[in-house]
Amino acid sequence: MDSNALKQIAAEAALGYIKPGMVVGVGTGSTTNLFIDALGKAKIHVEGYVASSVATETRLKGLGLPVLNLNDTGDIPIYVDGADEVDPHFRLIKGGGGALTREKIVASAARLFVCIADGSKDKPMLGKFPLPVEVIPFARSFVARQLVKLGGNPSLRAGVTTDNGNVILDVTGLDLTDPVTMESRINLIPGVLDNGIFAQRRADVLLFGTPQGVVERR
Ligand code: ABF
Repeated sequence: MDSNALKQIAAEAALGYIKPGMVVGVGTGSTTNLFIDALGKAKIHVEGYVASSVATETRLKGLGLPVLNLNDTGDIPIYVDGADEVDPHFRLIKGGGGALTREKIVASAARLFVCIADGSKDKPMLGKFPLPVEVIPFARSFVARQLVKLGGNPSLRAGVTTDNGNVILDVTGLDLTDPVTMESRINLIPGVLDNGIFAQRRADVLLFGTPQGVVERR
């Protein structure tokens, strides 16, 4: 079964969490795109969707689904999004799609964060996937030097400008055995907008697509 089919299993399982009248936060990435497409077919009468990226907003609107502004909704009941890595404590690495900052904002505004992924994202610990860090362009070299001091090896993600007008440094080699501390240390570097460690705001529910069907962990 290819990874797309596994992602589809996870994406469709997330529909079970969506109820009429809800405001639903929606993430970014290929698994979330499958979730959005499933929402388009299911036509659940939600109040609306809060998008974590321009790409997600465009996809939602393209399906005629109502998009709301987080500034108007207040906190929301649920957020559904993918991840690049998931550890046994429901902590995540996200940002492969470059939308980590708005993803973390909407995830933090949600009471329940449902993470959908194919089973290959389920890892014993975080750190193999290069950590995305969103940086204001003015501070790119300064932040890179600080990340080296933290033990990282940063590289500029070529040709990418985020929805917020910033650049992404992808960082390998960081010790993520204490991801909560590392998440904070990176975000204290002047010029960093946010990073892709989701440890302070981890997932509440994991839905993994596997050849045996969906595996749900809470
Ligand atoms: C997004 O989903 C990103 O934060 C993360 O990198 C990505 C996972 O991508 P995919 O679902 O395409 O595997 O939330």
